[in-house]
Amino acid sequence: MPAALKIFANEVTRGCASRYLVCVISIFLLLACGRQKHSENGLEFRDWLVVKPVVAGAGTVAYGTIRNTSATPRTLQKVELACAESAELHETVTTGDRARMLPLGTPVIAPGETLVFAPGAKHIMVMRTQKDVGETCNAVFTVDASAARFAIPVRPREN
Ligand SMILES: [Cu+2]
Repeated sequence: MPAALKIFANEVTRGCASRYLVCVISIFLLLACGRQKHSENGLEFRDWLVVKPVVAGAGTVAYGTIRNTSATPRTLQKVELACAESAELHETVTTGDRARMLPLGTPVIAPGETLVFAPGAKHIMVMRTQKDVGETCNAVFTVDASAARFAIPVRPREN
């Protein structure tokens, strides 16, 4: 009886362990597939997303990160989105209980630093999206005198 119990316990443990492993691998694959990265000219663009506008043609926001992997400071000059009329660099600043948006200007990214655009902080304000915005939006990030071009997914905001 104790021997049978031992085998049973072993099976349960092994079953759980392999199920756990499958779980971990699936989550890892999901993250690996769901997250995009574009590297160009000493810059790493990660996890960019244009939040799908609630109403067709309305304005929206875009989030993501830019890491400077080069040895010199880099300046983000502007962001252009093919799916919108214009895009502006903004920052949400909270003073007391009041939040307002200010123009971000042209932020400098120091070597090794990451410029983060995220909800409630720095963001790309997207003005007047196209009526048929589609699944991706072609973006041009002008950093110093060079332009990085890649497509950003258009998705409803998670959470
Ligand atoms: Cu804004």
